[in-house]
Formats: sequence, C-alpha cells, structure tokens
Amino acid sequence: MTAEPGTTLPDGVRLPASVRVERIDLLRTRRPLIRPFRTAFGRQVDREVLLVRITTPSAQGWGECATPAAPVYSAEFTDAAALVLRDHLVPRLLATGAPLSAAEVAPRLAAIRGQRMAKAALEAAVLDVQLRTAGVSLAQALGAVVARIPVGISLGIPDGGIPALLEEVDAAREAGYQRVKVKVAPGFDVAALTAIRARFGPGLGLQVDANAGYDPDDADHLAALDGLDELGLTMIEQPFAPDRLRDHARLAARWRTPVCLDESITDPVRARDAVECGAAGIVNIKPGRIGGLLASVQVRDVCRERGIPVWCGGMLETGIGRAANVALAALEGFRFPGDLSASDRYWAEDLTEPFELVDGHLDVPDTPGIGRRPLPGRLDDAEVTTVAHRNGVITTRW
Ligand code: OSB
Ligand code: MG
Repeated sequence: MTAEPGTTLPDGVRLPASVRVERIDLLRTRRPLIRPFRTAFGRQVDREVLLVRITTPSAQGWGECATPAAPVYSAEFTDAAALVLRDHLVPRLLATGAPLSAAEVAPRLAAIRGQRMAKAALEAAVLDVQLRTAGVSLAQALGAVVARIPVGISLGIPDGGIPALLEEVDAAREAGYQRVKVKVAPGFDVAALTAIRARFGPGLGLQVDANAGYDPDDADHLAALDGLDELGLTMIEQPFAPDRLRDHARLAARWRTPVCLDESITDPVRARDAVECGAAGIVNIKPGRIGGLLASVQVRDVCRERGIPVWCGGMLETGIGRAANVALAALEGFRFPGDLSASDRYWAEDLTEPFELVDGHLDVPDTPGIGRRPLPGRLDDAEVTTVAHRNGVITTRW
C-alpha cells in the first residue's frame, strides 16, 4: 500500500497493487432525465452517458465521464471526450503494457491539455478495478470518515416558474433533502428566492447556483446579486465566468453571503489561487471538473490547509459516477450536504442499483471498488468502442 515511484498520493489516500490492463471499452448510451434540468447555460432533457470499462485478467472496473452533450458548462462535451479518450488518452495509458495504478493515470496523461472529465473517467475506472482486485472500497482507500453522507438537491429553473419551484422545494423537504440549491439566472433570481424564503421561513437551508450567468460589469446583474445577498443564503455559487477570479474576490468582499466557486476550480493550483485572493470562501469539488478523484483530494487538502470548507457537487451522473462522488463526499473537510441526490431524482431507472435517500442521507458504498456496477441488461443498447494492447500493438475497434 505505497505510492508508485514518481507519484505522490494526497493525504490519507492508500492504493493497493497495480493491475494489468487488457482492454478498455468506451460505452455510449442516452438516458432520459425524469424531468428537464434548466440552468443559466441551457435546458437538458437527457444525458449522453459515456462510461469507461477496464478489463484485467481478474476483474472489471467502471468510470463515468461527467461531460454534458454540449460545451456549455465548460469546454468539454461528450462527443469530444469520446474521441479524445479513444484516440489519445486510452492509447497513451495502454502504451507501455505495464501494470497500472490509478496514481499513474494523471502523470501519464499530463501531456494532453485539459480534457479533465475524460481523464477523470479513466482514472476512476482504473481505481475501481484496482480496488476490486484488492477487495478494498473506494471510501476506505480515499480515507472516508463517515458511513453515510447528508445530501441536498439541486433544482433547475422550472418551466412552470415560481409556483412550480415552490412545489419542488416542498417535495424536496418532504423527501428529506437537507438543503435546497436553486439555479438562478438574470431574470429568475431575487423574486423566486424571496418567494421561497417567505413560504418556508429562515430555517430552510437554501443556496443558489448561477452557473457563471452574471456579468460583473452589468449594474442590473449586480443589483440582483445584492438582492440575493439579503436572503440569508448559505452560499452563492459561481456568479461570474470561470476566469473572473478577481471579480469574484471583489464582490465577495462586499457580500455577507459566502461565494462558492465551481466552474473556476479546475485543479489544486487554481484552488489555491482562488482561495488566497479571496474569490472563494467555499469550494465545490467535482472529480470530473478537476480531472480525477486524486486531484480532488488534493483540492480538499489545499482548502483544508487554508480553513476553507468544501462539498461535493454533481453533474447529473448515473449510479457509476455518483458512487465515486459519494465516497469522496465522505472525506474529512466536506462540510456541506452534496449535490448527490438519490437516483430517483434523475432517473426512472438508474444504470446501477439505485442510491436511496434514508433520513436525508445516502449510504457510502463499502463493497470493493466504487461499490456499484451496471446491472445486467442496462447497457444492452450501448455503442461500444474497444481499445486493446496486445504484444506491443494497440488496436481500436468501433
Ligand atoms: O453547476 O452544479 C452545477 C448539473 C450539471 C452541470 C452543472 C451543475 C449541475 C447541478 C446538478 O447543479 C448537480 C447534480 O445533482 O448532479
Ligand atoms: Mg455549480
């Protein structure tokens, strides 16, 4: 249980022996969302699910790519991720034919710029198969400190406006969600949040996510954000564009409500810079956006050293991606309920055994690896691309 030479694992992380990878498959399938999800960047009715499946002589491991179908959240999107995985990332990972550890994935792929969600999917699959082989759960390997995690719900901008939103908030409370996050955009913000406060009172854990939809140079936008600052929100997430660290810092100094950064935080150095310049009082950690679970733990470390609480976000993942997120959210330093709702918030039928809400919590899987795998038959309609390494030759089939 030591780090491979040339790699350093983050604090508290222990990885078992490397595994011999025979084949890596990319699986694509489209799954309808239970209801449309609208944010400042668009309206989504389904998910283009892209999974990585790694096969070794003794086991299989799974990872999910967090990309949306269009490059609207960040520059990444599913078609591009599938191509970069097939033609660049997977061949590089398989090139030596030597046994592989998840700790080596990021260093081996470092010459490829960006593509963090694609890289994270690959690292997650290596971790899963490596841990399954050793009989260790992901939560245990990452150093989880709790067996269940408190969860919140992320509510999109509803087609039915404020009345529909109030009903959704009510249903979320009834279901046991521990806090409610509401998507806002210019034109759908102060009135909606004021209505929620008026109806449910100051005791409701409430936060907003602007998905970079506001312009710090627009007086009307700033007036709306100042209005949100009056409502006793737990945090306001990513009001401005990802590169606008200084604007976030400037406005954070004027608001009482802590600013949480999501889109801006792409790696541990970026996290350090954002925290040190005052742009982020809270950090949302998503393994896809950060390029892997191990880098996500490093972001947690950077924040912890600076007294900044973190929490685990989501990207509408199926049970595969969610399982990994739930393990991460069980680490020390994760101080707010995650955007890790139960499976039935997104899917009529998840790809895996569903995650269920019990008393406002999800149980952290404690079986080997990520603790979930696609159920038989659920991927029968998937398109499969296979990359394999045999005797020094890499073959790709699709
Ligand atoms: O900004 O946190 C976000 C979903 C897709 C893309 C970005 C975000 C979200 C969510 C939902 O807010 C998180 C989830 O419940 O998976
Ligand atoms: Mg967000």
